[in-house]
Amino acid sequence: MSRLIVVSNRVNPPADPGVGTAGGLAMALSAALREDKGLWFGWSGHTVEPYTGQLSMQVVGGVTVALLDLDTQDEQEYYNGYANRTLWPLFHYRPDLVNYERSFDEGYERVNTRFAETLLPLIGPDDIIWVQDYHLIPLGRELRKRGVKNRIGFFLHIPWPARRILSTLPRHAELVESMFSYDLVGFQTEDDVEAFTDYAIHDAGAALEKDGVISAYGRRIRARAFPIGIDATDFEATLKSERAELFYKTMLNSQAGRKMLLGVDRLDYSKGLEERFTAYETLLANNPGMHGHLFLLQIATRSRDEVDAYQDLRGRLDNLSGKINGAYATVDWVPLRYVNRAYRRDELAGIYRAADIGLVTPLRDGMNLVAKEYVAAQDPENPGVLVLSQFAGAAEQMKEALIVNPLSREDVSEAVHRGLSMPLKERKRRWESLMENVRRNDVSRWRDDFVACLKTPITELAGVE
Ligand code: GDG
Repeated sequence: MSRLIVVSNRVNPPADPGVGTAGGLAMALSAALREDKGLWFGWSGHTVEPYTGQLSMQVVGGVTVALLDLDTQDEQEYYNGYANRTLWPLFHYRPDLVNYERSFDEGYERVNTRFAETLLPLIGPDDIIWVQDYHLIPLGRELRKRGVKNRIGFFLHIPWPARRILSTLPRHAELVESMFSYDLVGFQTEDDVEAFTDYAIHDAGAALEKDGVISAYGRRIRARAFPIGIDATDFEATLKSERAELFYKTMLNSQAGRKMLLGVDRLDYSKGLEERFTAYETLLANNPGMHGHLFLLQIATRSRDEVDAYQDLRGRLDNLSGKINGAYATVDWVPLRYVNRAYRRDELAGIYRAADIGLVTPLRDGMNLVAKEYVAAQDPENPGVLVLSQFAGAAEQMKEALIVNPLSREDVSEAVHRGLSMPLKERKRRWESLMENVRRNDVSRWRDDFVACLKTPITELAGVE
């Protein structure tokens, strides 16, 4: 029997999808695997000394998982090192934050080898393998080296950078060559596919055929965009839960008639939080008449605390939020509610619904699921307005949002102003079109499209010889 094997860095299906605090990737994958009798393989998130290579098999929230413990050197060099200090900043266009260390590189290769060695015995002849994200780019190559002939796909959740940026990475050619061990490489947007293809053509002498078929390094693969979505049905059900309803009402009470702008993000420099706070400060400075009549609620869950750039960002945001509140707060009004704790999914759903403006302004983002969740949470009779960065992958699909340049404080501030005064009729028209897109391009479609494409050999594609 053919099974789907999903491989990702962390394996953390929420035990109960309603109350989990899992990130976008975890929610998307568990939703996909629950329906399928698949297997999810990856790092347990724990370390052991010494490394044993032993797997622990479990069933979590209806999903069969195979967990591997790594050692502390792996965690430092592979996860906190190459993945989060090298690839993440580079792929998000922050070469200034990139840390190149040979040991990170070695750790990355070692962990990908460990993944390949421990996964190998679990692979049946008809299984198809789907590798997730930037932590595991070389895994396909390591599996091929060990004789795996199965169809293997790769999906990148973050942006693929322009070739001039990518080429600042030592051994960038090797990284790209690993992409050609897969049968299918999937990206969030057409823009990412174009950036990948551009590198392949100019730096690897690749030839481009029809239907995204591309050949280089002696292999023919397919590169295509598969924009990820949310589990819209599950989200709508969560929204109807008692807890979501409670949080919606609690927010309305605490708003006391004021308009609420809302940001929900992992505390990450790619999310444009500093620029968002500054844009909000500009809005307040330019519109004294608004004082006391609105506030920004920013939920920013702490993330990757071990990495210096994240600690530095936290410090700067603490200062900036203090400065804004210091300058504008009155005895009965706090303009910026800056919250670092995480909320349950159902609580978050209620909070989204109460927001008049959803502020999603990353400087770079593969997709951004918060934009889609915000839309899915709105009251169809009185929907809020989504203000969305042109640099989020979601902007390629969500054209009825107010699209902004997150680097321009005036641009963002004006869009918020426009959203707050937008007539109901226009809000409804925009929301209906956005919601239709969120429903149509949901996570099941993302999974089905990718898996169907992975199963189709290149020779069976119309127009490809
Ligand atoms: C990567 C890519 C791509 C946030 N705070 C809480 C909470 N969240 C949830 C949100 C949302 C998820 O985390 C964040 O997803 P994003 O898509 O916005 O961003 P990343 O975590 O950076 O995800 C991204 C994604 O992968 C999928 O491909 O879209 O571009 O960077 O679901 O709701 N959830 C709960 N409490 C919180 O406080 N429960």
